[in-house]
Amino acid sequence: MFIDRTRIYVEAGDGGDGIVSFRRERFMPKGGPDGGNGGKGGDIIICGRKNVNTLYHFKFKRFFKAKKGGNGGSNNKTGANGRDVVIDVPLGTVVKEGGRLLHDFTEEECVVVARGGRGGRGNAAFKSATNRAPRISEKGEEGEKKELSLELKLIADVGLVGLPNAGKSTFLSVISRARPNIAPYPFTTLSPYLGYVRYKEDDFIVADIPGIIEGASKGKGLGLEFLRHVERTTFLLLIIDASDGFEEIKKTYDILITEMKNYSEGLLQKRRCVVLNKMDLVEEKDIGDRVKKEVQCDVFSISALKKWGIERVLEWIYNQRR
Ligand SMILES: Nc1nc2c(ncn2[C@@H]2O[C@H](COP(=O)(O)OP(=O)(O)OP(=O)(O)O)[C@@H](O)[C@H]2O)c(=O)[nH]1
Ligand SMILES: [Mg+2]
Repeated sequence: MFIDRTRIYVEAGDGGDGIVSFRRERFMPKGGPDGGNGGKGGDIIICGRKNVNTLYHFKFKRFFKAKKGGNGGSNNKTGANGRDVVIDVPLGTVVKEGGRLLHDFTEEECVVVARGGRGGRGNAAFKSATNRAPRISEKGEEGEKKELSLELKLIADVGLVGLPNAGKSTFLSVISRARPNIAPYPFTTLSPYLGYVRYKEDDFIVADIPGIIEGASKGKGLGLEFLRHVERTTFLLLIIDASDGFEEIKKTYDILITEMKNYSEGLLQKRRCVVLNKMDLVEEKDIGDRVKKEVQCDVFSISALKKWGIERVLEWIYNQRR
């Protein structure tokens, strides 16, 4: 199973306690205070790693707790720091706390997500001119505790965007060895599917995502679930079912653009082209020329089912990448 979103619970270590202690030496009945400070609690650290590919391992481990700092000792000894806990995540993971972005792991780096508590001060630290034998010490500070959501955004080069049933999965199965489910009804694809495509001396990853519908950006249908997967792609192919004629194509195009725009302007900044699919069902073979006048991008006419016109789309991707 493909897990691309999960929650984890993290608890950084509490700080160690400071202690009350007095020096005891022979011939020095009234030794000064020598209670040491507690050590710092362990941090929870998340590291982005190239060699980790999924969030699957969190299925079995969701709770992470770092060690408490050691308590202070007599003779001004500071307690040992609690050991940090390091959690590895794949690149492309976004970490949030209650909807607030903590970090977006796009490269290999480590970030502290929950801080261990400071160690409490021992009584030696409270010694002053007026109080030479303080009997107070502090408890260690509590470590931070958090519930975090981890979200993996797929990193693909090309995203397929279209209404349900447009033939996105069919197209992916034709250009790659991916075998996504294909069926004559909407919402066949429920989670994203990646295909690896080799073309000439180039290769790239194409992401097939669930169909989007009008209102999707406001949470309708599968809601925002899908669009976040194409946020990171470089190019978008708008796959449109051409079999219902020119007016429907235009309407569909507007819906796709509106939903993308509502989701984020960034999606509209991506280079894109329109792929008119199911051309085997269309009489007007040069309908693409009319569509071209309406949209501000290249238009290709294909039949994924009959494998017509596929090469020209791959050529477009190939050229965009030069
Ligand atoms: N006639 C014809 N049918 C096609 C073509 N491409 C896809 N289909 C059919 O259209 C239906 C939907 O295809 P899918 O590839 O599952 O469509 P999808 O866009 O992935 O759909 P969702 O996953 O539901 O969003 C299937 O019955 C396909 O066989 C085509 O070029 N011509
Ligand atoms: Mg599909």
